[in-house]
This record gives sequence, C-alpha cells and structure tokens, in this order.
Amino acid sequence: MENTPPPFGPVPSAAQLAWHDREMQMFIHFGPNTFTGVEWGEGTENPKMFAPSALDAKQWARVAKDAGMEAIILTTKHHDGFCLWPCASTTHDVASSGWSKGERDVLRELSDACAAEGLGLGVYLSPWDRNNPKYGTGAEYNEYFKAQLREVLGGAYGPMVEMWFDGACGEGANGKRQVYDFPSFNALVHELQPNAVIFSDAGPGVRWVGNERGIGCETHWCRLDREKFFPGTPLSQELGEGHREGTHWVPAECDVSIRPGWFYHADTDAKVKSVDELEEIWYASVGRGCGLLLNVPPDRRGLIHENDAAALRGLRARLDATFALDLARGAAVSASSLRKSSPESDRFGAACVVDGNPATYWATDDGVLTAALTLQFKTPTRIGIVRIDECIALGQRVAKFHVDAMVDGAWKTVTQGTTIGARRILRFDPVDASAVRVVIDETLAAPCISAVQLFAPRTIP
Ligand code: FUL
Repeated sequence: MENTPPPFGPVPSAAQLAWHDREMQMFIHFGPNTFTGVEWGEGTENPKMFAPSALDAKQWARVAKDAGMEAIILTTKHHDGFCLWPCASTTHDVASSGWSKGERDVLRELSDACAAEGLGLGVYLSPWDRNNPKYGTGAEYNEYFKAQLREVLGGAYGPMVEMWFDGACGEGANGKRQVYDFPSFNALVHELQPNAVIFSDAGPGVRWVGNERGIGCETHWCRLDREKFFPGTPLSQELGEGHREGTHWVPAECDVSIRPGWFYHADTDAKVKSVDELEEIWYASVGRGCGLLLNVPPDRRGLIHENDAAALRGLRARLDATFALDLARGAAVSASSLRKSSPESDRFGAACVVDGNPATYWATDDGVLTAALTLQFKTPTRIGIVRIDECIALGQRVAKFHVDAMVDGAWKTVTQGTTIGARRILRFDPVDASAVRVVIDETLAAPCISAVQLFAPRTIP
C-alpha cells in the first residue's frame, strides 16, 4: 500500500520546483546607464559611450558562484533600448558601441561563463524601449519585441532558467505608450524555452513580491488568484502574501540591489549593503520561502567592484558558518500521527524529516489537520534557528505552526509562524533544549513535511 497523499490544489511545475531550489540568484544591471550615471536612460545615448575597459563575465560568474548563487539574470536591454548582444533588428547595441570595435557580445560571454561555473542563465528584456521608433505603435512594436525575444531565447545562448519581464510602460521618444501583448510574449517564451520560468509582477511562473527591498511577507502563499493581476499591476499586500486558496502556483521573488541604485554609480562605492543587511534580507526572502534576486551591478571596467564582492563573500561565510551543522540530523523523532503505508517501508515516517533527503517526507492521514513532530536530543543542546520545509511538489498546506523547546523539563514556545512552503527559516532567542516539538496548528490538508533542521544561534565569523 503506497498511499501517497494526493496533490492539494495547484502544484509547482518542474521549472518552478527548480526555481524554488535556486534560492538565491544574481541580478546584473549593466548598460549605457553604467557610463552616464543615470538609472533610466533616455534612449538617445550615443552607443559609443558604452565602453567597459576590462569586461570579464567570468569574474561575474565566479563572484556569483562564490556567494552561493545558482543563476545570473542579465539586463540584455533596459528601458533605454540598448542591446547587450549584437541585435539584428536595431543598431542601438554593442555592435555600434565603443567597446572592442563592436566585436563582442556580453550575453554570449556571460552564457559561456555561467556554463563553465555550472550556473543557470536568465534574461531581463525591457518591453519599455525609449529608443525604438516603433515603440507606441501597437502590433508593429510587439513584433519587434518578439523578434528580440527570439534572438536571445532562440537557442543561440543556450538554455535559460528565467525570463524576467519588467512591467514598466512609460512613454517612448514619440511621447506614445505601448500596449504590450503579454499573452503572446509569454507564449513565445514557453515555446522557445519550455524549462524557463516567466517572472513579471503577476507571473505566470513567478510573481513580484511588491517591493524592491528584498523583503518577503511573513505569510507567503505560493498560490495566487493570478487573473486578478497583470504586469504593472498596482501594489498590494495581496500580491506579496498570495492567496491561501489561489488558483495558480505563482511564488514570490524578492528583487533588491546591493547598492542604492540598480546600476553602478561610483558615488555609491561606500554604500554597498553590509553583511548584516544582506543577512537580514536573506532571512526575509529565502527564509520565507521566496526567491532572492540580488542585484550586483558591474562598474565601468565591466567588473564587479571589490566592495560588492567582499560583501557577498562575507554573507556566504556568515551563512556557511551558521548552517554548517544541522543539530536535528539523525535525532530520534516521533510524530503524533502517521500516515498509513505498508508497515515495512515506513514511507511517511517521522524520521523522513531528519534524513537529509528532500524527496522523503512525513505525512499524516488525509483529514488529520493538527499534528506534531517531536525531536529528542541525547543531551540538552543549544539552538537558536529552525528550518522547516514542506513537500511543495504536493502543494502548499500549512497555515499556522509553532515550535516548542523542552527547557528544564517544561515545554516553552520559542517561535511561531503561518505559512511554511518551500522553506521557513526562523531565528529565536537561544535555548538549551532537551527536545523540540514542531506543532502544526492549522493546515489545509494532511501536512507533508520534508525537513526539520535545527541550528545553533547565529555565529559571526
Ligand atoms: C524596474 C525598473 O524600472 C528598474 O530600473 C529596475 O530595472 C527594476 C529591477 O525594475 O521596474
């Protein structure tokens, strides 16, 4: 008797599951703005201004890899319309630039560098284009934009993990606004890169969290009533929190820049976020089951500045030190309730949460909607962080939980939360616990928990 729990509600696609696993990705804003010092170019910039002196995409990929990031998403075209690859449909691109006689291609170099480091690659291609005269004409511009999508996603640059659509829709050079045809843009992306997730304010694959501070909501339902939103949708708490019984699986991504702006400006060299700030962002995004897309803009050399690289190294060292030893691993675990399965397999047993295997999970019988897991230590153990993962392949279920620790012979609640989703990582005042109990107070269907991890309080290396 296998008795696998039936999926509950919408579930993630393979591409979305892979996105959840990526946890932290690097965003790269680079282009004419890097050289003109503005955040939004007008589209009238002379391409010759784009002239990085020592561009090295391998360095970007190394910095990303060392920081523990899983992919890089590049602004192949920002609102100024300048293309970082030699574009067949415009001359406003690297081929006309002042960089290496117009013979190089940033997207090609980054694609090769990511492949060499085993990183995924994604593209940002701004629909808002302040340079192209077709912008604002309707179908004509949409065709131009789709031709660009074909160039970057058509296979020349290899497989992509994410297409990042910006909802910004300002005026073009002619003062006109464009009506974007997102349904056909999305269909084209799916056709060209079936394994890529599509990000926009409203998905369809991944949604915007609703702020540019990298902060996810405490309650994060991956489900969303997707039809209520659209790219450029007004900000709302709902978009960040999602809907507990939403119609589609569209988790939230948190984008934030390591500097005050999205592009590099020399006067922000001393304003790179500190390791402490980055760590807080990490807990508020990754720790809430969201994805973190951290922007690290290369400088005028075409290199990630030393200050940014140092901050990222510091973050990695901090996280590695904190999460090096999972104190729950191999602890004796019991559950208040177990799902029936063939007796010899113990397929949904409590021990699944501490076996280090994300594919196994503890589950209760259908209809059992409150339950607890208890982990027993051999001796009192100092803990200050808990991580819980739901088996989201079967849908998102838990709506409320708390964690108790047995301290000096009595249970004490150390932390609590609402949703869990892909992961929930919570810090609490350290205790010396002889046992820990994770209590599922409210769940929409039988809980399926794939991991419970416990860590000593944060260490600063
Ligand atoms: C916004 C853009 O207007 C910013 O320049 C930046 O690219 C940010 C990530 O998205 O909509």
